[in-house]
Amino acid sequence: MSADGAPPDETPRVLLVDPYLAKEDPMERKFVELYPSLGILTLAAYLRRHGVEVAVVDLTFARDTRPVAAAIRAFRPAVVGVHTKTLTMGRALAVARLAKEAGAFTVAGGPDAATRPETYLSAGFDAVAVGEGEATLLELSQVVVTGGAPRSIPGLAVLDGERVVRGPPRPFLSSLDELPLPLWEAIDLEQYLSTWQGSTGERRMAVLTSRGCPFDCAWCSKPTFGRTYRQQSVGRVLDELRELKDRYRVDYVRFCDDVFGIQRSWLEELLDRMIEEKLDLQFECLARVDLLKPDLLARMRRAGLARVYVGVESGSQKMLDAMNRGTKLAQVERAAEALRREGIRQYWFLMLGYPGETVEDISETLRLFRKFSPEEYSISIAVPVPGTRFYDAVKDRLTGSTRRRKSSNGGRALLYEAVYPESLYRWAQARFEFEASLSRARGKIAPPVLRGLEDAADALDRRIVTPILLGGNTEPPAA
Ligand code: B12
Ligand code: SF4
Repeated sequence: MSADGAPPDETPRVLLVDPYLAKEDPMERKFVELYPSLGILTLAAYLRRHGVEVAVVDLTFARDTRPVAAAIRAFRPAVVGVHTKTLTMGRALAVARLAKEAGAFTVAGGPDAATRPETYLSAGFDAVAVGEGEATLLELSQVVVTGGAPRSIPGLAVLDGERVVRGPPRPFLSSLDELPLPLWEAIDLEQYLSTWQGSTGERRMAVLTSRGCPFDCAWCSKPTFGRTYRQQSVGRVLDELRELKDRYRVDYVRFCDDVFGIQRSWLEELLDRMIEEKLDLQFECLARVDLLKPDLLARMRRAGLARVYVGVESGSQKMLDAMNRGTKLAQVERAAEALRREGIRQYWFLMLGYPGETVEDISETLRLFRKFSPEEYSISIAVPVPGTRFYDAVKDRLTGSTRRRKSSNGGRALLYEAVYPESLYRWAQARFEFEASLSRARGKIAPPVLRGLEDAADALDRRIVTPILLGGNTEPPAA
């Protein structure tokens, strides 16, 4: 019996919270595109399908955490689950405090808590879900309402005194088609869509068609799905696209897969069906250059491909090999040329400061960038993320204040003792920015003048700035 004499309500009530607050993200205005957390929306849909009462508080557009307190009062959840990213840890803990004051059981999940459960547990969470969350959260919520002990639930970590006790690993769902459509109605999706409409004219939404990635880049952290890979069926993806289009008038989709369309036959079938069914959606995705085969691109464009994020990373084959990218420069060139021919926007990811990189490797990257002038790009300084081979290789040389490490510094700070000082990488980033401005000016400036400016920038770099930044020592560093 409960305190008021009523029989205990055994239907679990779970409140899920995304503590990301866009207005407090220093990178938001510049880099971040706003989409709701697909993790939260899928967890909510899965729980509801299994008889759990669910509510979601998405703080993305909020001013502070007050909506969480209001939801806790109104919904009286037995469990409060919080999605975590490194950037939002402080607010995740604030949510946990509010929930515990109201007597709820608190559980954290998502990439940050999964990487360091002990930090979240010792800071106040009752449990941390590591890995795929759906089945773990369902089991936890059932155990909590029946008064059981959450100690040995697969995929869950809890504290026993000061000791972290982990349940056995949670097996992955055998098929992603088991997952219901995300529970879009649990949040104010229209706020995202109209924000996008205001800035681009399109009603954009994120969609995920797979989980995991089978590749093995040495700096990539894959805290949730590891090096596994599961793909939804084409039919399931089309259901989601149709629903978004019909219910929410979405006309532009961002496929958020780590790498979109890894299986060629699957991708071809999806593209053909999108074309046949006249879905009339534009889309963007993240791809690897080895998968962006020129003969596929025309079909991708016809199906609506407008922009591709391409993991180019470096213009030096030596560095691509050091990163274990598994890609060749010839593939980068072939993909970049084909994208340009098809009129598909390319957004390049480039990285500086990976161990072993010399100023000559940086120049090779700049030459590649100059040759193809991608419409958009980001050039970050390599961030050693715990759990990666890159991190293990430099963990004795970590630098940088805790504050810089915790913030989403946008790849602008050097966080380990690399071969060159941070100023060299900052200068290199500025050179790429200058190069991008020159490329935007193409067509407005006469070609000889443009070439003159490029040569002047190269000379300034080679003869003056780099030698000064390196204290006169421009010898390649020892590997
Ligand atoms: C798509 C994506 C984006 C999109 C959409 C973001 C969004 N709103 O979700 C965009 C481009 C906008 C974006 C932005 C950012 N992103 Co991002 N993003 C991704 C990406 C590629 C996929 C996320 C996704 O949808 N996964 C699929 C879902 C199903 O998985 P999931 O969210 O992990 O959830 C599952 C489990 O983790 C768990 N779970 C999650 N939450 C909870 C909560 C509870 C209670 C429980 C029990 C379980 C649980 O269960 C879920 C279902 O199985 C990931 C990389 C990756 N593969 O995960 C990076 C990633 C999540 N992003 C990252 C970062 C850093 C950011 C930014 C902070 C970047 C910045 N500011 O510079 C911003 C933050 C913006 C935001 N709104 O939070 C990092 C987070 C690292 C970290 N430790 O914090 C990741 C892991 C990439 C990386 N390896 O660095 N991102
Ligand atoms: S960087 Fe991309 S391709 Fe490489 S392992 Fe990570 S997700 Fe896969």
